[in-house]
Parts: sequence; structure tokens; C-alpha cells
Amino acid sequence: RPLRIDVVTIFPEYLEPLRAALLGRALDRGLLELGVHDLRDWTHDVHRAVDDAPYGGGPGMVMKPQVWGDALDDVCGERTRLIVPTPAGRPFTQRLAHEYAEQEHLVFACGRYEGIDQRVLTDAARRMPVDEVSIGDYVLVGGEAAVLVIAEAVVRLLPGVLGNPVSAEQDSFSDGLLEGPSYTRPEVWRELAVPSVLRSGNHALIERHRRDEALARTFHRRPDLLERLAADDLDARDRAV
Ligand code: 6GU
Repeated sequence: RPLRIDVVTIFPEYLEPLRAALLGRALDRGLLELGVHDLRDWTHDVHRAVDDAPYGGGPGMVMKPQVWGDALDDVCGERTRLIVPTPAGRPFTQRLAHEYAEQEHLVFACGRYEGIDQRVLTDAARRMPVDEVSIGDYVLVGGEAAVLVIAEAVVRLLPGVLGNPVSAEQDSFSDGLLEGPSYTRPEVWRELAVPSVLRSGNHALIERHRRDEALARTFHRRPDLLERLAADDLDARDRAV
């Protein structure tokens, strides 16, 4: 069964890249279904207003609950997982990407302005799982770019989408570490040599070398990931690095 993804946004053209490259191929091959919907199709007034001033005052505008309520009533189904990109969400991770890849139907609700009236999400959560997720500690203008990121991370995990399924298992994060460097021919380029162990043919030594490089890179760039590695994921040889 294909994964179905629906996106509700006031900028449907922003989601056009979803039909290109990797995701476009998954669509063509029937592994993925995609619907992109203009939120303004559910507006009630001649001005097609989607936002209003915030209760309690303050800067910015808040997206109106009636419009979002009607849109989600139409787009969501019995087996929908609703995903709301927001910098105030919980972190989107590779673990969550795997979870989403197992669902039947993902609906992304893209907020702009200062966000969506919280009652929309409270109401939706009466009928379906609702995740507010963030793709990192910085602020975007709206959720659209985050949907491109999340959808790509999820779709590449669907069976049949990647050419070579082992490559997903060897990704950064699959073992809790960043991936180390890669090399291809020539052996020496601009006086820079490929590490000789990679040309030794000794597969145990090569595995050990790659593990050492991954540990060193993770230590320097993402020490927080090492803290989280379970004690039993590190062997005595790892600890020596
Ligand atoms: Cl998921 N949405 C928005 N609007 N800003 C973000 C974000 C998401 N993640 C980081 N910044």
C-alpha cells in the first residue's frame, strides 16, 4: 500500500518540489500519493481571510480556527496522523521519520504568521494523533520548508524508494553516530591520499577504521549524541578512541 501525504497551506506552489526528483519518482512508481491543498479554499468570506489578531494582544496574526477546522475535516480520515510544523514543536528525528514511514496517511498543516489557533489542534487530537514538530533551533517564516524536509526524510525510507536498501541502514544516526568521510578514485588527488587502510582489502580493519572516524567526528561535532549512546553500544575499543 502506498503512503498518502496531504499538505494544507496558503502557498501550494511552495510544495511543487515534492513532485520532483526522489519524491517524484516515488509518485510515478505508485509508492506515494500526494495532495496539496490551498487553505483559502475553505475560507468563508469574500476577502478569503485566514488570520486574525491574537487574543491578549501582541505582534503578528493567528490563523483562524473555523477555516482550519473545515479544511482538516475534509482532508483528514480515519487513519490520519496530523503533523504541524512549528519551531515550538518537539524535535523531528530519524526515529520519528521511521515512525511516519509506517503510517498510512500523513496530513501536514502549515501555519504562517504566529501559528494556528491552538483549539484546532486540541480538537483534532480528539480524533487522531497530532504531532507539533520542529526541524531545528531556528525560526522559519512558515511550515512549508519544514514539510519538504520531513517528507523527504520519510519517503526515502519507504520500501522500494531507495535503489539500495542497505544504504539507509548505514546512515548517520542509524547507529547513533555521525557517518565518517567517504572517498573514491583517484588514490591521490591534489597531493591528498585516500587513507591506505581503505585500500588494504582487510575488511575487519576497514570496519574498525570507519567506526573510529565516526566516533571522532561525533565527538567533535555532536558530543550530545555520544552522551545519549547507551553504555552497551560502546565497546572497549570504542572507548580508546
Ligand atoms: Cl517545523 N516550522 C517553522 N515555522 N519554523 C521552524 C520549524 C518549523 N522548525 C524550525 N523552525
